[in-house]
Amino acid sequence: MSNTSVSVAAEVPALLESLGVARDSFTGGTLTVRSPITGELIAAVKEDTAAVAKAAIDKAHEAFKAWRLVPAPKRGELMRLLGEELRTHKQALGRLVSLEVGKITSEGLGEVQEMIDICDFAVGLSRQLYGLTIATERSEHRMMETWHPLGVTGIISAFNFPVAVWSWNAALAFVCGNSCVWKPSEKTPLTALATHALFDKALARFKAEGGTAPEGLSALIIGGREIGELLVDHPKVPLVSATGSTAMGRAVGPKLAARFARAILELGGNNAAIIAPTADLDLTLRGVAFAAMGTAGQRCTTLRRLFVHDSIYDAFVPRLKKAYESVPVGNPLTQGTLVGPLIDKGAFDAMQRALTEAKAAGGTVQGGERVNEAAGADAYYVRPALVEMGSQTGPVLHETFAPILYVMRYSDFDAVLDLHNDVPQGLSSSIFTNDLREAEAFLSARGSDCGIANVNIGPSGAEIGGAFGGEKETGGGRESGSDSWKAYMRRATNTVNYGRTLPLAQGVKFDV
Ligand code: UN1
Repeated sequence: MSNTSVSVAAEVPALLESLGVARDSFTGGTLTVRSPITGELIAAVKEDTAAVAKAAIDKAHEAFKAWRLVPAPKRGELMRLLGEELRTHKQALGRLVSLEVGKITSEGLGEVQEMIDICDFAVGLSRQLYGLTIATERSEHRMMETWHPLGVTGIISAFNFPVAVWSWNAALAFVCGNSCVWKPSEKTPLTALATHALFDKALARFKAEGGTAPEGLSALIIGGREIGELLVDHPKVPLVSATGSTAMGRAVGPKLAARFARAILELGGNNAAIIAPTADLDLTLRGVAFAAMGTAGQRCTTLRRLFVHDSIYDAFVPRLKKAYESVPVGNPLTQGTLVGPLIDKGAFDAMQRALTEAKAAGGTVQGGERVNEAAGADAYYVRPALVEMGSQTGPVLHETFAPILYVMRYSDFDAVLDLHNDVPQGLSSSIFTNDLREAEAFLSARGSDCGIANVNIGPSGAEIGGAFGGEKETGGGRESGSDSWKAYMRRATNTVNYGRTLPLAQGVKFDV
């Protein structure tokens, strides 16, 4: 074991305690947590029994009934205080994200910044839960819509954004008047415990300053798939927001549909970029490198397919290959590292399988091998893989959660638009071009079919202000900015008659 590995494990308990997590909750439990940085065990977290989880959901339902009566701007104050806790503890929580997930330092901090941003957004939103007033066809009538709290919001999050995804959902849900129950990934319970401890601090301050908040407003339930299923099946949970694989969505979606609950699904992506003849190649190189190799290829929005125009292929691809050869891979806590480890052996094995399939499909593979083995037997670092493919086939059609970029040539713009959309997933997309017509066509009805479409920016690294999510097998949900909040509320259309007669709509006569 290297010196680094000793310090990673040694650092975790103090860090958790500094964030307000009781030692008892992360020692002596059955859910073991390894740091992908060294592969060592860093905690053994207590899991919740089904009975405890169910009681938390029931309690959250009771909490909802009280919280929905608290005026929305007051609910916003709780999010303002959460934002303050996150600002105060940004370094520690960002560090913990790095230790538990293996993100490089700036990305661990960036994840916490994303949480702060959505808290700020939610504070503003708490005074802007607007409904329309609608012209009515009847005299002396008024028609309007009002937005009401919905109920318990279930949040199921993935390992790769272990805390930001909770905050995109929870910050909106709380200002909308809902309570929340969170089931984090089994791979990342520590950052969830820490985040929830910060929420508790914010709640305590909220109450100390005169705010009213019910017990059980927010719950964290830790365990495996069966704990998540309790949320999905519970009749008092009208909305579940789930982030993860398409396979998970296929299991969760129909169950929610069967009981007419709402689903916000953020599932697999297979994000592409088109590099057109007029692209600024320096900017493009940086955009592609971050989007494809950043977070070790473990973002839903990671760039996985690259279509390069024939006329620039030989100028651009060799430069990209060089960047792949030289990108610093290693301990994510070390300054200068850009690519940290994969989350675990499962991710490494899936990557190797995809590369074998790519070769079988005629692809030429550069990189992809395991590196930095000295970090630990259970730490999986890889050199990001660049795979030149003759066509979009085999593993190119699937999402492999690892740094593999499939590179293909194109010559015709309309044909590449078709290829771009010809995959089952539809999360994020980009075009690099200085041709206005191509850029606008890409964003138009005949262009990218994804929930996110960018120009001269890679597909990853979205800000919270926009609605985040995608189409097709990505699941169709939207969270975070714009009007995503509407999914967390129920809309009522109200018609008020302030006259003395009773005119009926559509001219219907019914005089008794
Ligand atoms: C995810 O990978 O689950 O756009 C979400 C991005 C981040 C969110 C990624 N803001 O890359």
